[in-house]
Amino acid sequence: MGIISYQSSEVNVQVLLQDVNDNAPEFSQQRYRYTLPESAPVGTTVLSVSAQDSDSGINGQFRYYMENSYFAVNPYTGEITTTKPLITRPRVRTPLLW
Ligand SMILES: [Ca+2]
Ligand SMILES: [Ca+2]
Repeated sequence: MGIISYQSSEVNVQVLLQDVNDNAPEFSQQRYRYTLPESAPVGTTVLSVSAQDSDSGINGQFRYYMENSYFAVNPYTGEITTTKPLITRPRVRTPLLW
């Protein structure tokens, strides 16, 4: 009767999951509302919007963007500022009296 000898070895297995870009960024609020005076100078910070993306790495990166001639948003911080005077008062010509 022979002796059966077992031999064994081990290996570490590491499984990496590659993230799929399956989440769109979402704003933390559905609506932002802010009142500012019409006299606000150019460059006034109105408010900051905020969004999150649940994906990781490059799939979770996004930029802020808005199309508006009076306001601009910082693509990285979400800070919205005024880009031009909010009201242009019509020049009132003083009537001349002769
Ligand atoms: Ca994403
Ligand atoms: Ca994902």
